[in-house]
Amino acid sequence: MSQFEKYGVSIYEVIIKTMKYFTMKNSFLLPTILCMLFLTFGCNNEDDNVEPVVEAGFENDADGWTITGDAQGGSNLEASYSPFEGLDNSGYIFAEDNVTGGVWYFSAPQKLLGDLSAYSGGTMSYWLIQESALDDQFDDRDVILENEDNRIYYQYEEATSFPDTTWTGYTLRMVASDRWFNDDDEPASNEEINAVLSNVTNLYIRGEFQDGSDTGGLDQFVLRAN
Ligand SMILES: [Ca+2]
Ligand SMILES: [Ca+2]
Repeated sequence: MSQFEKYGVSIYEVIIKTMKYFTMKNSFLLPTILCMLFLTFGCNNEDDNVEPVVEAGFENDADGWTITGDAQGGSNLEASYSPFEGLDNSGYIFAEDNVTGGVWYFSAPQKLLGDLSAYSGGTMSYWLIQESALDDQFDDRDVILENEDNRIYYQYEEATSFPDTTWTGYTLRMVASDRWFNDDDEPASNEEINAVLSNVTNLYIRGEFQDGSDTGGLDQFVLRAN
């Protein structure tokens, strides 16, 4: 909301009224005033210029996301959906761990995958939540991206980075760092990251962090190019 809108007047009304006034006065100041208005209110937020091309907010359903691993007795089941209690009480997806072994992940639908080269150097962000005793957390690969020939994974810095029992936000930059690894558990180079991003066939986000039973949720997945 702009400063004018707070007073029940839109920015456009202000511009039009200003134009009319100065047109009547035939003032040379008109272009200057319009430029100032545009600079002040036309670009009020730099983030508006960053277009997330890939986004999943789960407003209506699980949107094709599945669960892979042991949760709920099998792999590639559709994620459970809740229309509320997600971020800002919006919809989100979740799974319950039935503790049959293995580690379960949220798996992104194919429509969000493929050539993601545009996001090299950009960010992947999402929110996680867990419902568990939080007393027996374990390390594992936290985010996995792969195709037929390549696999990279991201590992959070430490267990304190694990999701809390309230929504916990994550932002991963898609460049070589000490948190991205290749399948040999060596730090992944930018070439290795880009080789996966050029054709992503699977994208997994870890949903369970607790040995034994737990429930994990995911909301507001976004890829940004910068
Ligand atoms: Ca949501
Ligand atoms: Ca578990």
